[in-house]
Amino acid sequence: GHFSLRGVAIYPGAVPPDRQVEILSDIRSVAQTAPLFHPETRRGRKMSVRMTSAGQVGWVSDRRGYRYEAQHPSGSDWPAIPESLLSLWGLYSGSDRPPDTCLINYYGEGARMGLHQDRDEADIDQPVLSLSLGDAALFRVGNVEKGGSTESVWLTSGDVAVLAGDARLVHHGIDRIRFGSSTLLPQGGRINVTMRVAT
Ligand code: MD3
Ligand code: FE
Repeated sequence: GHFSLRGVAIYPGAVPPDRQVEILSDIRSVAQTAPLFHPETRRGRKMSVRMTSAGQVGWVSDRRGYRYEAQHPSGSDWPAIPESLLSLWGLYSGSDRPPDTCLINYYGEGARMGLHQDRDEADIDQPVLSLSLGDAALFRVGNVEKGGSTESVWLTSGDVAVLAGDARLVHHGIDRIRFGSSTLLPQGGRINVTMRVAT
């Protein structure tokens, strides 16, 4: 089953624990080839979330701004998107195109992500699919316009969210994680995976 929060479709527990373990191992392989890094904002501040990507392109942010790039900051190509994740895209995205990027966000203790819009993708009509793994996170959804009221929900390990249609441009963020609330990641923390059609 699923429910909707301001047009964001949330499928609680869509991915069962044994599949979460498999996906986590695939994510570890990706991070071995393309190590997690702290993106820097244009103002030179380090984000608290660490990131890496898989796919033809990956999201990078530095003093020159944020954008999709064909290479990891190290200069290497990004690894391929694991099959275990592509199959989720087929089940939940509703898109007829494959994703060309998979962003992996790691939240350690105290990490957060401020309210923002995702609009770096060329075709904003293509959906974004998110999978939460590990510790619970307080997800906040606002409006397409800046400001106004917001609503929040706790995302837990195995939850899938699909951002499509009018919800694609809503402001959203992660206020905080409940560090140590899940045993999936031995070191604690949370991973969020988003697949997108970026180019
Ligand atoms: C709503 N990630 O990577 S996932 C992001 O948990 C991002 O790491 C958060 O926001 C995280 O950009 C939230 C849920 C999510 C992802 C993409 C969206 C919600 C979205 C795009 C449009 C609208
Ligand atoms: Fe986002």
